[in-house]
Amino acid sequence: MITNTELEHRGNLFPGKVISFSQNVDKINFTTENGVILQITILRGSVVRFRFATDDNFEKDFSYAISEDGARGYSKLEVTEKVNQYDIITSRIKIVINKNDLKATILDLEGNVICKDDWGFHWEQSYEFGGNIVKMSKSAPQGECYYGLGDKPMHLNLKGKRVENWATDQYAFSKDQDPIYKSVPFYVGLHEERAYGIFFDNTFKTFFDFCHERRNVTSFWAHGGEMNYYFFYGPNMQEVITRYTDLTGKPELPPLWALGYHQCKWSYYPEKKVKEVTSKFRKLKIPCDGIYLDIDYMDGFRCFTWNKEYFPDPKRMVAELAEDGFKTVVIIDPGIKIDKDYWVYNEAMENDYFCKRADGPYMRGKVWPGECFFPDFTNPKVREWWSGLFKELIDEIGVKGVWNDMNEPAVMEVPGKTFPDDVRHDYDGHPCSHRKAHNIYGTQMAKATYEGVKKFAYPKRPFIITRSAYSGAQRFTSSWTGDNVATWEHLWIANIQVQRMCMSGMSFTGTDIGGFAEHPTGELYARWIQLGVFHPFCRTHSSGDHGNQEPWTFGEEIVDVTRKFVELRYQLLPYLYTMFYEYAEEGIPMLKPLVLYDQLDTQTHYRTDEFIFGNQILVCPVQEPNAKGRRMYIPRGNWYNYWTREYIKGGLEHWVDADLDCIPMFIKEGSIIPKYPVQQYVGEKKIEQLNLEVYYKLGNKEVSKVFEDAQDGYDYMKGRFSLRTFSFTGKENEIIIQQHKNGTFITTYETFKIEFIALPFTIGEIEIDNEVVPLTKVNFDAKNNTIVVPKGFSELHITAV
Ligand code: MIG
Repeated sequence: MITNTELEHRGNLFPGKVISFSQNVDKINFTTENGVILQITILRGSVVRFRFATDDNFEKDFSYAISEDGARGYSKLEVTEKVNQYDIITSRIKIVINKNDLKATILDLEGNVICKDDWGFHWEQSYEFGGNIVKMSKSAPQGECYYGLGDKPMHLNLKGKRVENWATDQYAFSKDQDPIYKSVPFYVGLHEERAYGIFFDNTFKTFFDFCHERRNVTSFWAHGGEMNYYFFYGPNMQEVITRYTDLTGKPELPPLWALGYHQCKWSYYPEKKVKEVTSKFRKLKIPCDGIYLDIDYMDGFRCFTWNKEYFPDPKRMVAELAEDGFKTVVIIDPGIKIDKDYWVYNEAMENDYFCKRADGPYMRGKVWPGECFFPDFTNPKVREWWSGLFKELIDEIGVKGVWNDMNEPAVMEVPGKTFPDDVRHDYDGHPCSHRKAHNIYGTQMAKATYEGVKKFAYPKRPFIITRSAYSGAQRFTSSWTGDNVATWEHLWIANIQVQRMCMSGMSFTGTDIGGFAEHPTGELYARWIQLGVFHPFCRTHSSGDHGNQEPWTFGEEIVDVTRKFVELRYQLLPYLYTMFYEYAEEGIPMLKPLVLYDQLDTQTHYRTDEFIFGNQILVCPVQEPNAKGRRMYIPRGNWYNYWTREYIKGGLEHWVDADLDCIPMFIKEGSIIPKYPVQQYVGEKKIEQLNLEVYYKLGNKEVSKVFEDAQDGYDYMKGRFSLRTFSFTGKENEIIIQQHKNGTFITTYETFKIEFIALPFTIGEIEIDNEVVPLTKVNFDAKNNTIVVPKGFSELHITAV
């Protein structure tokens, strides 16, 4: 046994006895004999903040991550002093604070321990930088599992790992490499069917240890700042994540086109090449909405300029591309070229907007344009200026989206690949060094970009994509997982990263389909696009160093596979948009790893490959060459193989056939899956009919939703949306579909075409809202088992002959 005294000798300090206690509405303060204050804030019955000070002194309270729009308020709060402890009871949990050592134990109201301090809060003073290295350790009961933490390219379940958060430009990162681009200090713990979450809101370099150092301990610590964390109780894992997402913020809806397919490369230029690529998509009839211009569109890599030799008339080009259904997205990096003839540089110099070193010189670093200075995006004035720079690109030229790269921030040819620690930042009026601002820099750049694009795109919606991000970035931007590699292992990583991001509040994420570095075989590209169409963000990108990566460069067979799956994505747009709506409205992760789907089934706790797309579609990519299918776990419940319509019972591993033109994909029984016709781009066709695929289920009701609106703009915020809720009830000889509609948006179509799948009887009679309707009147097609009905029904009742 290690005693506290021994640990003190190693430099760790611990809180002493509690000497005073006070409560001010939702805040409860405990002070110890050695100057530690623990402030507990009750945000909601199941969301509690723990904040520790040493030397009797809190820092000024400030966070970039916490959203102003999050839900607050609780129905119950009781604090009682006992002989050795204080009990804090909310409507959902009980927190016990030990008077002797300030350790906390959190229990559910049945008395089950959910999360318990091991050493609890402890710290080490930092002689070099001042302040403390703040630490927290918790007991890890046997069998506990851990998930979350953003983009870590490792097994979904983090048990046994130690990870670090320090945004890093990690070209061609490998499996288990850590850290990479993002910092999301949030994890979910799952033990004995109950889940909880911890968000350590500290932008310094942070570490999390999940039973790596000690078998039965988890811990997290930071190289500065405060021990400041939020605890979320479930017990349902999805509720832990939705509460975290509510606290750190939810996104607005993206324009629907942003959920289409995007094509990118480093770089498409000149204009002729861009047009060649876009025309080829139309010619081959592979749907595509987004086309990207990487750094070579600029004049000498100067942000907000154009290379006029490659792009003599960007406004005309962007308009012509738009004519053909393509939205142009351009890259913008943080480094501003040191150049006295460059207006962006001059404006920033005149206004003192660039980051400086501790003793006053500018932060100088080499990136694509050569020697650069870097705007301090943690200064609100700088963000305001930056957002104004988008006027020409968005308002005049008509660019529809902006891609923020290199914002870790990345610097070339220097140790650490980023700014030195001493660089100063404003941190919104809380001046600090880069040690504190590093992890948030990229998010603040994306925020400034978002504000600019939104201002000039209004009343249309902005589209932003970022490489680096901290918790809360989801309010402003989508993201991609950076410079991956065209290998089978990276396909495995890609699948995990997007699931992990979804569990970390950042669902709107995708990977460079096919791999950024190196060149995929046609087979790998096909397997990757099959996965990519199920990612919330779907873009092919490559470095262009090793050959081209447009679908047609792999030959006809791969073009056909690509078309088939991109078409499927476009058909599923109403389903995908509804997923996004549930994410934006409620914080529900768009993809659900199996453990999130069914945490009560221990089989799911270590699964990585299978996931649920939305709520009702099970997908599992093929991740090996020459495969004709794969083994996979089908979660509990009953499913239909999407391709063969075979009925399959879950809770077991199965072999599933999947030739190169197929990905294992299953629909949950009872689901009603909405589909649009294939379009070459969003808005190409007026939607004349909504297709509904109804997958029969015997027994309990299954609910499905369809969200639609104007596909862009902000009218949906004023209630101009259409949210249909369908419930399916199936019996042996009859089925009932009920529809309930919310919102005032009038959809363009008048009818649904309903296809009944696996109906166990022959349709004899149809009643719409209690009136019998002749089968001919609903265009009953017995062969395909389809009918066409007016969209406004409340109840559809179908009985057997
Ligand atoms: O140092 O802009 O991750 O997507 O194509 C490389 C060129 C800079 C890194 C990005 C990648 C992009 C590339 N960029």
